[in-house]
Amino acid sequence: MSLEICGPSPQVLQNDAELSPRPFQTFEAQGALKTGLDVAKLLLESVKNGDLGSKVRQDIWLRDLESFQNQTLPSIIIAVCGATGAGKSSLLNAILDDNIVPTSGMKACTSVVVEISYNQEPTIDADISFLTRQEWESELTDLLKEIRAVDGVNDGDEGEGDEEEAAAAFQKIRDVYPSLKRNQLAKMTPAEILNNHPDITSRLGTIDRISEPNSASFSVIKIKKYIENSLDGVVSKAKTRRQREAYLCPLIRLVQIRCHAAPLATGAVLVDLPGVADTNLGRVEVANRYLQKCDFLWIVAPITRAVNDKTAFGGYSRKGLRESVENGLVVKLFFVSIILIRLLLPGGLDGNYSDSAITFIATKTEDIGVTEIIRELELDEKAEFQNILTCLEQLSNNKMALSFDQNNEERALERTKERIRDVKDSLKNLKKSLKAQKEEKRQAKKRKRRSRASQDASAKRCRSTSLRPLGHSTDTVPETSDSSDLTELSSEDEDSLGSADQTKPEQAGGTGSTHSPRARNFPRDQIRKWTKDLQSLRMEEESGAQRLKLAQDDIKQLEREILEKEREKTAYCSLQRSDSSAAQLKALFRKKLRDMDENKAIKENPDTFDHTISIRGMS
Ligand SMILES: Nc1nc2c(ncn2[C@@H]2O[C@H](COP(=O)(O)OP(=O)(O)OP(=O)(O)O)[C@@H](O)[C@H]2O)c(=O)[nH]1
Ligand SMILES: [Mg+2]
Repeated sequence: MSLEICGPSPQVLQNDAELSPRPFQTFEAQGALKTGLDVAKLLLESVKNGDLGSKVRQDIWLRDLESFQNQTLPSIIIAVCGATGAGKSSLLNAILDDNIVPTSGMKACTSVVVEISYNQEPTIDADISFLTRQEWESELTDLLKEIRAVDGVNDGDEGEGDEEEAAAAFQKIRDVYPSLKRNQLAKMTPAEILNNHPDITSRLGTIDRISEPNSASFSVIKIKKYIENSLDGVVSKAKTRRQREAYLCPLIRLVQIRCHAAPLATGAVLVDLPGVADTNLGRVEVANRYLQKCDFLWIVAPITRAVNDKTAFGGYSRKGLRESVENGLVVKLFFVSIILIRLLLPGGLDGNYSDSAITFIATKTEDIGVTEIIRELELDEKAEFQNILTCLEQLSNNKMALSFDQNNEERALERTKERIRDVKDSLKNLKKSLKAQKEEKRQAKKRKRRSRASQDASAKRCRSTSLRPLGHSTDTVPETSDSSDLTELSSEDEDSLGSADQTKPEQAGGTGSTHSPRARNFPRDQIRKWTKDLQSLRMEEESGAQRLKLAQDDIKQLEREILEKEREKTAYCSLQRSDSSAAQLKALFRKKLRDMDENKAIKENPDTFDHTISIRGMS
């Protein structure tokens, strides 16, 4: 019998066929731990009941297996630091693929240390630890000092403090105690403030717990007030001071979030460090602790200013970071955005460094002024870039040619449509005039019938009164224009319509008075001709529209290709900027490390220090 670790639960294999090696199937740290614990439990039972040949051996096994039962999930702490607005929280949200921590494009946003670890449950949970009463009282003392340095304690007693710092201090106090006015603070002690606000004071030293089903309710509604400071002006306009809910952020020591995000299932713990220097010692201590104990440190800076970012070069040199660097680090630079480029310092580092690491993450790589980059990095001298530009030029020329064709097709189509309109108008007019003539003829016949009837009646009257026969026949009725069954066309009209091929249709179609057969047939022939013209014009219109559509499609396709090429151009510039920044950063990091090594070596052995020897083997 043997045991195989395979999947979350161990299996007892019965025969040799089952002993062939199988890959370990689960990579989730939680699952692996469970598997390990299950195996240990089985082993423990076997060792307890079995015979290992010696009592001592059995005891050692039992002790080891029992201590293994207390194993917890290993965690890898990744501290994320960088200037405010660098995009730390956005980066974490991107990694977690959810909006867990609040971000802001308007103000310093994350004001407390936020630790994010894995939650086996699907909910998003958080433990929010408040400062102790002592920590908050001590901070209040400092804040009041800042305010009093400007306002003075008594009227006319204004000090010489910094108004900006005093305003920031007041803002912080007002966030927690919205009802307090600045002039009240001159005379209040921290203890009085605390005693006057028991509802707030009672929360000090406690832990708030939150559990929400999703990030929408968690991030926006629940966690924001603990993590973010208020935005002066925006909040105060929204509500009056007394109505406003206290912003608890200044009172928070640490926020620990647990969420069900796959990247954290490996045991990674992400720590979002505030981007602004903190006045609260309790919080500074928390941040420093994370900096000291972190396994990895990610320094985040927008690529646009990465090489000048003080945070990246020791501006963030808090004790923890300095110590980590002095202990020796593999310096890794990561650039993420659309493309991730990993750059390891070349040569001579293996074995000299601990397995801690600094990772430099450049954000906002898509924020790029292409023209500037081309000029600064002289990209137009690079063959690769020239190829992109040539291709773009070619595509633009093709587009211009196609646009010219498209304009021609548009104009031709417009002309065809105009001709169709003309022919249709002429046909309509001709039909209208034929209808009018028919009506006229009908009226004439009617008149004729009426006049015949009246003549017959008067003849009858004559016959009955004088019995004298009439000398006139009914033939004497005035001639009407019924000789034509269609229309009367003047010879002029007939001539003009007879040559309708060369005449604009609307010039034809008038009425005339000729009664010749040709004139009588003319309207019908003309209608037939124009109808035929209309048909061929419509076909022309259709094929013109098709040609236009093809030209338009070709242009759209070209525009897509141009856009794609433009993107390629931008991506190329972005990559070149990343490469160039990375090279500069590497050089600067190397120099920084070297300086630190040398300072340390001088301090330790000032007499034997030789600056020609590189301590880390770096050139
Ligand atoms: N264009 C662009 N904007 C980004 C990127 N990353 C972050 N931002 C924006 O930058 C602003 C600041 O981002 P945050 O993630 O709040 O920055 P932060 O570093 O956490 O800032 P603090 O919490 O104040 O320390 C937000 O408006 C983000 O939407 C990026 O890669 N590209
Ligand atoms: Mg943030």
